[in-house]
Amino acid sequence: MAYFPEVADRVQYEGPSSRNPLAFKHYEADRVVAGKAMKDWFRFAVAYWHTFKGTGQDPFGAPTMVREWEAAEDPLVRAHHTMDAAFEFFTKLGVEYWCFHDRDIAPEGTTFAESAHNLATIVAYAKEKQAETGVKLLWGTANLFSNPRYQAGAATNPDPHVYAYAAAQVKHALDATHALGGEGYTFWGGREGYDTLLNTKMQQEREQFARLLHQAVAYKKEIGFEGQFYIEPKPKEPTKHQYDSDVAACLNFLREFDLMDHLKLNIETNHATLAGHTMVHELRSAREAGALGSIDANAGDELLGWDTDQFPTSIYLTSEIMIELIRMGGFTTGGLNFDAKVRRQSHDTADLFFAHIGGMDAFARGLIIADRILTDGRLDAEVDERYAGWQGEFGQSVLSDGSSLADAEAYVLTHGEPTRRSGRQEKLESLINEFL
Ligand code: XUL
Ligand code: CO
Repeated sequence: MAYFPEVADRVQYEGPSSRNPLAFKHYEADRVVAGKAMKDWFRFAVAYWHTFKGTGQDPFGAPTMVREWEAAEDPLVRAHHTMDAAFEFFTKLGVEYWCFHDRDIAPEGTTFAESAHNLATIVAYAKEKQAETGVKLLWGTANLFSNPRYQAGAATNPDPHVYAYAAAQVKHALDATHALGGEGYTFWGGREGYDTLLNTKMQQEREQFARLLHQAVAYKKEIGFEGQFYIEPKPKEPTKHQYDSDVAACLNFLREFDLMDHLKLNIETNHATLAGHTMVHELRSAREAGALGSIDANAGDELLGWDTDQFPTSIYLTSEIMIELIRMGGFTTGGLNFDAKVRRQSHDTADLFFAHIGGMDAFARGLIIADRILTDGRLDAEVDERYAGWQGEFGQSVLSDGSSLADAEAYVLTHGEPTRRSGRQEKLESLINEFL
């Protein structure tokens, strides 16, 4: 049966003049931009949790999204139907990747063994679906935050019994990701943080989290899983303070616990803004540390202080993101995962297409614009000019660690007062607008 009758076969590229909301206006999978096909720049993925398990429920009201794939009584039958719907959607949309949490794809049983069995059953089914369609797994992960047992955290729980449960769940989620040929595995610290320091041993909890990651690195080697591990920063929600609060905190954590060689970062736009940063700041911080792995593409709402997980539609934002990605040379194992959900009122299945098509078109425009900005060269030239002094003899000797405070004094005594120069911010902002 077809769960998505609004698209008969596959969403087509119809060009910028098309008025068809179910067609791409800018995303052409095979079009080469900046030396690479669009699809290879983006490596788009659909997030299973929002798109197939999202219900529109909020603290004030019941679910608004009543999905046919959720109609069956038996949870395992429902899980199979949901997988059918998911692969129908991936294929019709024309994305190459998907992402999941263990509990999105398979129902939790009454015992750990039953949950593990459910997961293995559904993974076998997903493997068939992947083989049929050619759709691949960008990354898998474990849901270590929904079940009440994790109310005080998973790896960072004050009770080692809960740690054990979380670690065991990660083991099976890694098996699932490996079985599906996943190119990565994400650790987002769902409730790894605190609500009050009054009851919290902060450093011990951070050590516990690092232990889990080291155990996962060891298990990865044991099973021969070669995918990339990612850690996903987020400052708050669900806890008041999450330990992986932003890129800088994650890098510090990875360095402190000797994990830099094993994890890169999966950076999400709405998490960046919740942390009080721009997405570009977070991408730049990770990229310059050689740790930018993957992106959860979404957007927040400037007026709301929580994780609204909206689909990205701002061309300014996607252009900025693509400038960073082009500078990095593109993803290796990572991709752009739409960790985004349609609004509560957008309860039709067609809305899932409108949302993803809009996001993919926004990134296609962002790529084209970013390429033009970088090819034009004026932006880089301005920045190089701003730092040009550092190419001189004195600047080079400071950068190469070959000079002292006394050398600096001698330089000032010879050269006197520095000449101030404009930062040209408004000029550069207008320059970017030339390309939008
Ligand atoms: C939560 C979030 C998660 C992670 C995966 O804010 O972003 O969906 O991406 O657990
Ligand atoms: Co995310």
